Amino acid sequence: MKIGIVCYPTFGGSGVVATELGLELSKRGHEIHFITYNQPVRLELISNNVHYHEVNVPEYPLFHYQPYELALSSKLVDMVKLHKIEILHVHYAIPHAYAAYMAKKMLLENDIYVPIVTTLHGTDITLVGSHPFYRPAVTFSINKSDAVTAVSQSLKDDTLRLFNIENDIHVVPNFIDLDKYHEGFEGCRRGMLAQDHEKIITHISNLRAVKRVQDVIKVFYNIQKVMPAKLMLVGEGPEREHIEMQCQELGIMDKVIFFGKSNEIDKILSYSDLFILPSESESFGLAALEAMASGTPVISSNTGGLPEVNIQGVSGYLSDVGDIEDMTKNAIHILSDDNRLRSFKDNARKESLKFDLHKIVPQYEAIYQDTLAKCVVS
Ligand code: GMT
Repeated sequence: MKIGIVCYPTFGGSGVVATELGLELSKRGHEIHFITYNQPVRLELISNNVHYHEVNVPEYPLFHYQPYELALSSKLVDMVKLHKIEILHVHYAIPHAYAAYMAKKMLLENDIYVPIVTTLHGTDITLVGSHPFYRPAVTFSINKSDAVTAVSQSLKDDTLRLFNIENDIHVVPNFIDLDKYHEGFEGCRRGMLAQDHEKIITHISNLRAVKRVQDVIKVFYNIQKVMPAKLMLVGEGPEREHIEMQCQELGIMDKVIFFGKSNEIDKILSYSDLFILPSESESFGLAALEAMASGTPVISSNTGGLPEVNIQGVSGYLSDVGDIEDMTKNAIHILSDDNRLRSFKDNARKESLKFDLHKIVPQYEAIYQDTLAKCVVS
């Protein structure tokens, strides 16, 4: 199949999933066209089956806001015509599903029918999309998609609750390349992160308020009072300054390493003893899955899709949002006994196998095939 993929090219989970999906589909023989405003961060263009087309939005002083949707829909029209793209898979409803619908309508004028698969990732529904300013356009775009997927049952339920949806929603969870994530890495020493007797605690996110990184710091502060530990904070975002101030106030600056945006999260996770994800809302929690695949147990909140990923008492523990005491108790329980830590690590890896990309990517392929078949019939 010739598949066009539209996504955010950033470190965010939706862009990562879209990129990894495209790369795996290309290995399975499909021709993939990424269409976005920057080359996606995890995209390696070393296959003749993978193409990247940049959407340019020329600056014009009359426009208070530059019209990205307009440029994207025009680019989609041109790329579908030029490369004979058969199906468009758009990741994140806003504004991608909306722009794809406009492209589809323009292409129909030329008797070209290109169906749209929309994948809902989370904040496009729970935080941004359900805002009254956007809700009508998001509802319309979801209902006009030829197929809709959500990354967890919880996100599907939220979508049905928040919008008036007439379409079926297929649950296709996030997935992981198990060969890329594992414990320990040759040529990379744990000693570069912490001393042997120190436990390594990690958090990875875009440091937005929804991630509640302040809770990570509070839990870590409690842990390091009881045992030697270091905290790895990976990612950049608006909360970074607050977090630095919080660490300073608590006197733990020397125990926290700020990595910023890193392309080496597989290595950092492979040496981690515990991953903390206390989010306010989380449709799936790809970072938690990446941690589990690296053999790192997870302390998380019990919000959204997290209970579908992190299994209570098996791969880690889940607590109510903001319950620092419970998170601390659970973290210390896992870390304070080496045999127990070993069994949580093994279980975390085992639980991650459910999300093996070889199991999940065929589900997207089946959706493309069904969608194309339906379009031929109708
Ligand atoms: O978590 C973020 O802030 C990034 C966000 C995104 O849109 O890129 O991630 C969302 O999509 C990921 C991939 O499907 C999910 O694993 C994350 O749970 C989800 N984030 C939230 O729901 C907050």
